[in-house]
Amino acid sequence: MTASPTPADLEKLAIDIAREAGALARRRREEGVHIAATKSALADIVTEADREVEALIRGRLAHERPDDGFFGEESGAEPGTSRVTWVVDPIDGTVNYAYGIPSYAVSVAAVEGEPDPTRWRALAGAVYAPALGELFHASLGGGAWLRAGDAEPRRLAVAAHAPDAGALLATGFGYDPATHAGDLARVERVMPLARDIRRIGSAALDLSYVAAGRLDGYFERGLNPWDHAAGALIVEEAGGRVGGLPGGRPGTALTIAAGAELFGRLDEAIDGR
Ligand code: LIP
Repeated sequence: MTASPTPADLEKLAIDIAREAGALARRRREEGVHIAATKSALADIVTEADREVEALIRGRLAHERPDDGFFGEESGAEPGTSRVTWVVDPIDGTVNYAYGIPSYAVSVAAVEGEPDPTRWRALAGAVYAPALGELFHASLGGGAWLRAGDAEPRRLAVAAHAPDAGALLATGFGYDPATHAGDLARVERVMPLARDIRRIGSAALDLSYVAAGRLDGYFERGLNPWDHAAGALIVEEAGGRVGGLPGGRPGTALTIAAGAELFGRLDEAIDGR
């Protein structure tokens, strides 16, 4: 009976697979991207590369961790017999990817328990942006790190508090135009806290940038579990806080991430308190 994997073991595998998957995504981008279908709305596209990259990740995990569960954006969920489930977004920032904007990432997370973001415990995560040459990763209790090029891994820490000029915040807007009015109203409620807003187009990178202190905070409605599974752990291991509706976990209704001081103010502003 092999011993249960440690979070560090799972992190190492997540890094290795994210790198291989990211290299494939980048090759396919350079060869030319083909839209395969639309999903929840006309703007919600899936490319052939999304499907091919998720198949690569699924195949690697089936070989390395055959008893684990899988929960991927493009091929759905398959329960395992171990305590671990892999939550995967093969290309987060799909629209950026299709347009040739380099802000896209492979997001690979290992969670313990049900593949339900309100119940799982994240154990390890890796977010790899191949066109930008940056890999963000974390394991439970092991800290959050950035690997870039040949440099030594750099330990990440969230911004302790927003500057007097105001917080640099990121957000996003859903694929369904019917949700845009509500999203814009949320931005209006938050704007008094902000020096400026960024719309990067990849939740996994938004969350990784909060962990790195490149953003003071991030908030978005409409995320899927695979969008935030890895990035949320990276923020928490960088000393930040991640949540959703008041007192809740991150989820489709709302995801908020920031250092503790700003998190409370963001939570109140978004909720209109
Ligand atoms: C995307 C998220 C982004 C959000 C987009 C989309 P996808 O995920 O990462 O933050 O604003 O609407 O949901 O679809 O590229 O995997």
